[in-house]
Amino acid sequence: MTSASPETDEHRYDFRVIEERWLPVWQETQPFRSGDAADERPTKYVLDMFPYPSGDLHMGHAEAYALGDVIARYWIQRGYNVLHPIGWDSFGLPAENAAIQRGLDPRGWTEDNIAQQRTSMERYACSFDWDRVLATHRPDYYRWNQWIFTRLHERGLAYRKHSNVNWCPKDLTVLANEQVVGGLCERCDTPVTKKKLNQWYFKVTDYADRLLDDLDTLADTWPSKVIAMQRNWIGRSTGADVVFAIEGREEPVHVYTTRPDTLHGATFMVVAADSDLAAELAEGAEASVQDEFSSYVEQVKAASEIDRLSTERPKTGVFLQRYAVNPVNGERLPIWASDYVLADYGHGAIMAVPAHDQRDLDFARAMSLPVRLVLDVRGEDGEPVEDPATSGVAAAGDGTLINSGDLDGLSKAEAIAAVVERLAGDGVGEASTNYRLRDWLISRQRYWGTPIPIVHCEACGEVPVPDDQLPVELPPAEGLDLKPKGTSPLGAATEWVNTTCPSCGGAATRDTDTMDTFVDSSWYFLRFLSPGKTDGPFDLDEAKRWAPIDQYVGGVTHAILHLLYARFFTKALHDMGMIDFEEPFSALLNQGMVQMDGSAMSKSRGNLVRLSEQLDEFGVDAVRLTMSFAGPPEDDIDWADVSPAGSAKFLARAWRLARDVDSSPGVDPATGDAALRAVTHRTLHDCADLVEGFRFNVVVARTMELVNATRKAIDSGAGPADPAVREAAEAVAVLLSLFAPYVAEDMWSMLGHENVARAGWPAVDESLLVEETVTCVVQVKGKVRDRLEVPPGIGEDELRELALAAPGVVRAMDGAAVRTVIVRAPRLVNIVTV
Ligand code: ANZ
Ligand code: ZN
Repeated sequence: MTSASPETDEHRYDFRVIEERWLPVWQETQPFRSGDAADERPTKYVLDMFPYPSGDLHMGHAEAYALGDVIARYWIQRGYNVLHPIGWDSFGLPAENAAIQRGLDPRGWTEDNIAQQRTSMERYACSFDWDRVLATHRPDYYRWNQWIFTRLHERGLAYRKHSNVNWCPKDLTVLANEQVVGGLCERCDTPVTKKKLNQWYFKVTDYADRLLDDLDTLADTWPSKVIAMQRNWIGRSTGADVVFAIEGREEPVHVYTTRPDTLHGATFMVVAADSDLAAELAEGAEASVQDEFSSYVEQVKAASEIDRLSTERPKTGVFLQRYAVNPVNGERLPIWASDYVLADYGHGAIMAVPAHDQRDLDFARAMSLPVRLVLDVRGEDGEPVEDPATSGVAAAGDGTLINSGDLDGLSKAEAIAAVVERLAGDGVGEASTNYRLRDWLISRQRYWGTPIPIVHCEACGEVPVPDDQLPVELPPAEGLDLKPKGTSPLGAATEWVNTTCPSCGGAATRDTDTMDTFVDSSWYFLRFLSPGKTDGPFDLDEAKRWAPIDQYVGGVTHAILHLLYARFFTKALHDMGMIDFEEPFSALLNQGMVQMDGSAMSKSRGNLVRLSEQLDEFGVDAVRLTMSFAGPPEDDIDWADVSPAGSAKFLARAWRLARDVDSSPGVDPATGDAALRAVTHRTLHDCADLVEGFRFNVVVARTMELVNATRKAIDSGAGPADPAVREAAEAVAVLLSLFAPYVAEDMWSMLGHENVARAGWPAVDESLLVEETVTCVVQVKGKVRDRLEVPPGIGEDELRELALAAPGVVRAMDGAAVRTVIVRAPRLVNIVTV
């Protein structure tokens, strides 16, 4: 195989020679600088999620940037003014922990990694605009985090609250709900506990409805899975607030229920054991109960939210010896404290309806509390379901009201409406909406982040740092102990902490917390528009010109948090009148992961594939092409199943076409070989749609077919001097410029041109597209189920794919799995199911 040959022979393909030839040229010419305001081409903003600089680039980056580049480079070829920037998400724990372990300053360590990643990105031929790089740990960036923080603060959207927060006892830092996965710290897998702290929040909940409703506008351009995850996270539910009087207490207790129709079935009340309400109610109980209650609360605080809500967990609780009064029938309901009710959802208290709610039923059975059925719920057989009190299964379904006074006979929906109306009329309830979404806890007790721009003054309270005193720069790490210890390391920077109050000039202290790094990534896409701007976070006119982002590319790991927060920031900035759109990312592509031997790559598993080694062995182009060719971009790639060597071989084959062309640039192709021209134009035509549909692997396959057709024409057809051969070779170079920029540039140069990235997509001659078709019969288990009109030269893979997607076939298969598909292109496909 010639691809890895180190000897340089100008008639041979040698990726090393080609890389060395073109990289310096690109570094000099910067072909991906975006056009300024005078540029009349339509704009496209293509954005890859920016990386953490935690080391050199890895295979995951290589995949993401290969795919993002296909899109950016494609739109340039289509004549767009493309903005494709990159920067670094360079604050945060990975950098800080690495710095602690190595005893280095996180700044130097971070900058070194950025330099290394940048070198690798340049070698990888990413089509980035290098004039726009940013790094979030630099004061000229985080200054604007602080500026935005003060604007949010001014609007009541940034506030401080004393509350129970998730606490990682290993990292010794608070975690947002989002960073607690299955009760464990997302970073170190330590079980998360609760701690009462004074913390900063962003009021995302003010935007809950808009964050939810605006997802509808993204339905066609975002993966439906991501939309579902966002919806779920926001978790809007509708129901009613119901007011229960409490015996011996002046203030009533409100509960939130999604099932006001079951009010007559309430047999007890449960309050969150760790709530202030529970503590207060317990005060009225006997001493023994008070003791029992306080030891129970200790135990509850150690458990995670996930565990607490789990239906599998045995129910525990303490009877508080107090009673509530049901507003619809005056019944006395015993009040219990338990951990399955959460303090910060709804009102932290519930009316328990054990007959119709599984968790309430489990609790009632554990504590021998009454169970009363108030809906006649039927099973599939039309018979009433078994009594929940004996079956242990709550009657959660729909039904007709019973045991509910004059509501009897109403449907569930009718009863919900009737009860809400009645409660409202009596002033003891109203319709209500609740969200799973919580406000975003943004403060961290760590060094490596944006200092919160607040000064605490005894006289004036919380005073935001004025714009002209921003940025509040992080003090040097030298002399500070960065190891986590539960309070911010910044507290020890006495000189930094002690300051004067911007408002009264008296002695005051700086807030010592830093911001969650998700703040940094919530608006970086706007900073790219004017990265050097010193009098604002971004230029408003540039935002009009470029934003929102036309295509965002990144991992599905960011499907919830990052996207939600960026959407929140966008809406908040919109409401401040800074931008005229409300959704930052018009379209989203989630690439899959690169795995090895069936599992995620990791050093400890011993299945780590090093990007630099792959690049050294196969070349940049072969690695990039392999990433695109491996399958649909959303799917995971198993590096054990792909062949960069095969890619390299193909690239050599393509490269030799340009070497062999024997005609002059600009020759009129009209007189050339008609059959080859038809293939060229058909390929260019189809590949445009395929790229726009993210079917990059098919584009590569079609390019391979075009290479084969051209080779055939050279060797045993029209010959190397035929103008159609030149036309085809030029088309191959342009197509390859999306996937394999070095080979493409070299081909383009051999063909007598310069700068393939801006060659322009060759015009497609529609008259060459008329193609005869043949009818292909598609059978499922031997029965004809559909007929397809296909080109006579259709490839087996493509025909198989078309056949499997044919409506008649889909119907006949009815979800059955495929055993084998026999393809006899172009006339017959036979599908055998299991
Ligand atoms: C009575 C009832 C009867 C309920 C029934 C459900 C079924 P979503 O949909 O998640 O909003 N609930 C309310 N506040 C709670 C809290 N702080 N902790 C735990 N559970 C709480 O769920 C709302 C339902 O969850 C409410 O409706 C309440 O139980 C419970 F057949 O009230 B329901
Ligand atoms: Zn003051």
